[in-house]
Order: sequence, then C-alpha cells, then structure tokens
Amino acid sequence: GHAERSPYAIYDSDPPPGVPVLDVDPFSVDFFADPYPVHEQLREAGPFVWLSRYNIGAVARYEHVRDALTDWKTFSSARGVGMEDFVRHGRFRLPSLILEADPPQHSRSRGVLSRVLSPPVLKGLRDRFEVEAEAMVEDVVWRKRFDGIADLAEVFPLRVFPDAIGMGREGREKLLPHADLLFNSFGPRNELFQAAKEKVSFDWIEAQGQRGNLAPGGLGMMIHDAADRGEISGDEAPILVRALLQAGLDTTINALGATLYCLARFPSEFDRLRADHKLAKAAFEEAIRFEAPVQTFFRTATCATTLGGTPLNEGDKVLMFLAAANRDPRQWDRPDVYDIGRKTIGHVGFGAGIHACVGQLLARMEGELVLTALARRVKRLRIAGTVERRYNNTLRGLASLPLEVELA
Ligand code: HEM
Ligand code: OVM
Repeated sequence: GHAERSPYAIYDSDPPPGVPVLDVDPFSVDFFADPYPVHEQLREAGPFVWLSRYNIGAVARYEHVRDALTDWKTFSSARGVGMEDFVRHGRFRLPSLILEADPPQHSRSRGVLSRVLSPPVLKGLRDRFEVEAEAMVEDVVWRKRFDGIADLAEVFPLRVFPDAIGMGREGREKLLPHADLLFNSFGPRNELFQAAKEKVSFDWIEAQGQRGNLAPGGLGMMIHDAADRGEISGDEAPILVRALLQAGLDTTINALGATLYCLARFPSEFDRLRADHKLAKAAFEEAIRFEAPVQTFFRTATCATTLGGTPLNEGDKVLMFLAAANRDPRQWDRPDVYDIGRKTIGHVGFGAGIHACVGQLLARMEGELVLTALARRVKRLRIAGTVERRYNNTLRGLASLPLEVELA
C-alpha cells in the first residue's frame, strides 16, 4: 500500500505520473548496513524513481547520475546539495562558496581552490607526506594486530592534513565531529543528524578559517593570499578554508579505510599490489568506485526539464546515488568485484562536471603513499575480528576494522 512517510520528510509533492514508487529509506541504519540490494532495486525500477518516504525523485543508474552531475545549469547546487532546499528551508550554516554555489560564484572559488590544490603545490607536500606514511605504517605493522581505522586510516590524514592547511594544534579533535555533522546534514534531520549535532558548535569551525588562526605557507594562508590579490573577497577566504577542513579529512579517512577493507576481503588483489607497488594508486581509485565514501548528493532543478525521461518542475530536488552508479552493470563489468586492474575512469566517487572533487589529487596522493608503504612492509593482510560500520547520512565507512598482518 502507499507507503508511509518518513517522520523526517520535508516535502509533500506527488510523484510525476508513471514513475516507479519505492518505499525504501536510503537514510536509515538498516539501509546503510547493506545498501546494495536497495541500490539494485533503485536501478532496476526505472531510470527515475520516486522515494515515497521523502517525496523526492532519485536517479541510481550511471547514465542519469552522470547527466545530472554534468548539467549544472539545469541541476543547481546553489539551493544546497543536501535534502533541504535553502530557498524553502533556510540555511543550516553559512553556505559553502564552492560546493553550494553555481557559476559565476563557483568559478571564482573553484579557480582559487584548484590552484591551492594543484600539482605543483602538492609536489611541495609530497616528501613530508611520504615520510609520515612510512613512519606510520612502520609503527603499526610491527604490532601484527591493529585496527585499520583507528590505528591507520584515521591516524595518517589527521597527522598530515591539518598541518598542510596550517591550522593550530588546538581543537583538532573537533574536526571529525564537525565533518560527521556536516555530512549528516545533507540527509534528513533524523537521529543520525541529531546525535551529531549535540557534539559540536558551528562557531569553532568558522573561526579556524580566519587568517590569524593559520600558519604562513599553508594551504589555508594561500587562500588568504588569493584574497589579497583580489581573486576573491576577504570575507570569502575563511569560508573557503572551512571547505577544505570540512571536506578533506573524513572523506580521505573513509577512502583509506575502504581500500584496506577491500584489500582484506580480496586477497588476490593485495597480492597483485604486493607484486607491483605501482598499483597503489589503482587500488585506492578502485576502492573509491567500489565503496563510494561519499554515497549521495542532491541537486535542484532550475527550470522545467526532464531527467531519465521524467518531467521535473523548477525547484524539484533530485537525489543522485553516486554509489549505485559506480556499480551499475550497464556501465561496469562485474561491478561487485574489487579489481585493481580495471579501468576506473568515469566513476563518480569524486563526482563529475564542474563540482568534481577539487581535492582529488591530494586524496590520491595520500592513498598512494599509505598503500605503497603498506605494500612494502606487509605480505598478508586479513580481517581478525568484528568489522563495525560507522553510520552517516552521506559517508560510508567503518568504525572498526580489526586486521592481522604478516610482515614481508
Ligand atoms: C567535492 C568526494 C577528498 C574538497 C566533492 C564531490 C565529491 C567528493 C563526490 C562532488 C560534490 C558535488 O558534486 O556536489 C570526495 C572523496 C574524497 C574527497 C571521495 C576522498 C577520497 C577531498 C579532499 C578535499 C576535498 C582531500 C580538500 C582538500 C572538496 C571540495 C569540493 C569537493 C572543496 C567541492 C568542489 C566544487 O563544488 O567545485 N568531493 N572528496 N575533497 N571536494 Fe572532495
Ligand atoms: C564545503 C564542503 C564541505 C564538505 C564537503 C564538500 C565534498 C565541500 O564546505 O565546500 O565537498
């Protein structure tokens, strides 16, 4: 029968005629525990589906996720990339000047952040990151048993990323709770969101972007330097620093965790990596396709249009299942196999189009360095305990991954 509405639903529109209606909650813990059967249901029901719990349309096939991602004129980010519509529901925080912006604002912000995260800048960080990756892997593998998340996936980005930004030492433990809240805020205001909200205050993260709280030479100060050159205004700089702090830590932690989890579950792929350390980048990239640490984002239609053949009205929100697109059998051979030899090009784990992750080179550098260090020191990797998942409305990742290693 027709489907109960979520207590957190904020829309009351009816589905466009003829669209398949699904009574699934893609923001529930049951779903997060095993999203894959539902992803398949979403893809197979049709090119465009209606989520009756939230009264929102969604796309889960590769083609249509990509269509929405790459048509920013029609599918705007400026009304928020979460479930809430900034126009109807207000703003949950000062909006991001990059993630939650359209051109021309987006183009200016993006120009600055792409230079701050460009290959020559990353080259300057690489040696430091490499030393830390090797030291950290050395530290952890001699123990033989460790937690792939708490002892490795979290430790490395926390050690290198806040330093690279140039933030102070104090309060770094607040970065992950803030990211947890922000990524929860893209979903409904459910229990996950409420629990995350109790842990943090917004003033702190905004203050971290101020010039006075940033070290010279860091990525944060480079954003202020761009303001001094007139590329952005002085008020915009701290909000762009905030973007890096909010987007750059939890994502890479979950991506590293995903790669370890994949390599532990697919030992043949770990053997391939050990045989050829040059596959470290591929192992990381395939884990991002396979696990999609960022699972979903929304867009808002700017005009009457169609998506997957379904008519939409101006102002309609659409949910894009990046994770389901990354395993769409219409696009990928053996999509549910983690294969570090496959061509991952075109996956949407970093998004696509003008909003495609501006930090992806930094993320990949972190992944490459940690996995290369691991491939050098470890001969075998296996799961040695209960794997625990961490639940978030947008991020997919583990809370605990007990590992046992044999040294090389
Ligand atoms: C955008 C994923 C790491 C900063 C995005 C988007 C995705 C994503 C899917 C697209 C958002 C959209 O289309 O609305 C990831 C994943 C990461 C990662 C999976 C790790 C493996 C990073 C890092 C940084 C960063 C390390 C910063 C240093 C950003 C920013 C945007 C973005 C600022 C907004 C770009 C724009 O709107 O033009 N990311 N990200 N991300 N990412 Fe990442
Ligand atoms: C931002 C921002 C925050 C979180 C994630 C993100 C994935 C961007 O404030 O711009 O991209």
